[in-house]
Amino acid sequence: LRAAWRGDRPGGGRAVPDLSWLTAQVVTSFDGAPDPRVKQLLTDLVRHLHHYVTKNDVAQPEWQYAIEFLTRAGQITTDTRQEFVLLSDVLGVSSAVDVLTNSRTPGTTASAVLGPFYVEGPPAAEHGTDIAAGLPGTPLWVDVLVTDTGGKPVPDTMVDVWQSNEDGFYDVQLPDLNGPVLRARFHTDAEGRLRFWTILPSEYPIPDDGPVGQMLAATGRHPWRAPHLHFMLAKPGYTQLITQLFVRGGAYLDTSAGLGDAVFGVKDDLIVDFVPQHGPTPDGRSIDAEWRRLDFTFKIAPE
Ligand code: MBD
Ligand code: FE
Repeated sequence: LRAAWRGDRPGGGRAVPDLSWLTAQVVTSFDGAPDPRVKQLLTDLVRHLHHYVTKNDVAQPEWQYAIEFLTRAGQITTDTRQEFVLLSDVLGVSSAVDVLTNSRTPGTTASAVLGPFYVEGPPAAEHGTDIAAGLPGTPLWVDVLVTDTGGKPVPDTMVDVWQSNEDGFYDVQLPDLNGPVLRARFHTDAEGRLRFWTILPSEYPIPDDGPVGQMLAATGRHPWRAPHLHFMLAKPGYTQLITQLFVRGGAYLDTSAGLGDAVFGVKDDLIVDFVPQHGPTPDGRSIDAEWRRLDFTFKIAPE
């Protein structure tokens, strides 16, 4: 597209037509919207879009390309490929909405984006289970405490966990697996705790063989995510917490040296130690090689 269009571009700085009459007409068209929030969001969206095309003097072939791009993105609709959520992620919009939402519950653990790989209703698991079910990887013991913002343990909190395998693939991306793995639903015990085995997560590229991947390539961006574990915590009467824990020392965490995590999902408070261990394990499982342990306290707030 750029090659085709470049020759026709004006030298820049041309006076574009005033389009405020058009913007006003569209904005007015929403006057009858019964829901004030719908009216507000659509009105402001139109204002921003009109400003965008005007400011950038967008030409018809460019806009047609944009529409075709979105159309392609919308056609990929399997469980494992949700290009719209990926698009929102790589543009930082998911992270922005996430920060806005989490800022409403001060004192709680920082949240992080949901991503495309959560599956509703993961298999229920007992404490101490290995959710990796024997898949290769560095064994990881996870010991979680859930408290309220005052530090009081919250028993019977539903905790969903999901992560990719050692090669960076989620179960839903692997056609040969039968049934879910590396995802589970736990409930905290009377002390607000839960413990389980899994494997150390690795860095991995977000799916980049679709339109979003083309956009990353066109802008010289990499598709890599920093190693992370996903958590979703829910307890009636408390605000839901969706977050991720990142492996300190892992790849793509650092934003100071260029682009870090491809979806801008990392927050300092969520980078934690996955401490290397040797020898006896907490539940007596015998492991000859190095294993790791992660201890973390999640704080959730009453609604
Ligand atoms: C992922 O695994 C993920 O967690 C996010 C946020 C986006 C793409 C892939
Ligand atoms: Fe993920």
